[in-house]
Amino acid sequence: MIPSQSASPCLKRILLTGAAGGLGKVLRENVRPFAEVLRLSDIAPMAPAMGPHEEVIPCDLADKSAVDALVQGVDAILHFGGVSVERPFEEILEANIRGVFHIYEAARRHGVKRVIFASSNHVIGFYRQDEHIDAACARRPDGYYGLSKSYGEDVASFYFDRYGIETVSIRIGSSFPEPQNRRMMSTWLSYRDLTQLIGKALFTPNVGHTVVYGMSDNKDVWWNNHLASHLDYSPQDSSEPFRAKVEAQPAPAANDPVAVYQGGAFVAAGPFE
Ligand code: NAI
Ligand code: 15L
Repeated sequence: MIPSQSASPCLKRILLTGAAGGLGKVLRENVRPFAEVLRLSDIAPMAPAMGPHEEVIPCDLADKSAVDALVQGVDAILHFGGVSVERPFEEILEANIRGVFHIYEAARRHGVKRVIFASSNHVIGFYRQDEHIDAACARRPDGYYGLSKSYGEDVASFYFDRYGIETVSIRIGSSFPEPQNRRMMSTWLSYRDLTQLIGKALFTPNVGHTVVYGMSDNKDVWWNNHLASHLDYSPQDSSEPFRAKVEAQPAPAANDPVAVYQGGAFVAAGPFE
């Protein structure tokens, strides 16, 4: 569901990186009420090209001067661009590690005061599924990808402490049209709930650097959002209606990483050489 224009506060210009990606395509529609103009960026081609109240600026996040130009003139950044799965370190380094640094440096130079960072559950992927954690737990990244998101959260924390740039880091669980397997019964985040969370993250005052787990109102969860209660995030969806469909799939072995670790199969990806 798209939030209505009248119900939402509105910024002048929001930058959405990763706009050609799976979530970017959805957010391009859903966050439209949050800004007069949505600046869309990706390294991949965008389809459809450009709509009303949109501007498209292709950019490689690894290119510092291009990112600097990209950020000029925006009021807030939804940073969803980058490599979104486990890959060799060099690929992660360019898009995610250099990329997030470039975004914050540009935010500092151009006076942008709010970033929403698409972090990931893979910063804590090596916790077991029988452990319950909150945002203050020690991170346990499950690969180079998880490490890059962990670095992104540290960059966000540093740029708040040093420059007052506020960030909400959303440790997204699994945001797809529906949960695809047993693990996602716990980690699923509907698009509607993701959109609500982004609205809260954009417009709640004084968030400092807040870390919030991006999950819907699922029955069996591993994550507790009490440290982000000031966001007043109140998920509307649940994975429960999909249970029968998901549990019709063959069950994994009890010692399969997908059944043991919060990060699922990511904990066993690689090495790549
Ligand atoms: P995606 O892979 O579909 O989209 C990522 C986009 O980033 C792609 O369009 C890609 O072209 C772009 N990109 C990659 N390298 C780039 C570069 N060097 N410069 C500019 N753009 C580049 O991923 P998805 O699912 O849409 O996720 C969006 C964000 O949310 C990612 O940062 C991902 O890590 C994060 N996330 C997503 C989750 C999910 O369940 N969909 C779960 C946790 C985190
Ligand atoms: C992620 O971080 C990925 O970007 C997404 O593609 C899913 O794999 C998700 O985590 C997940 O853990 O299900």
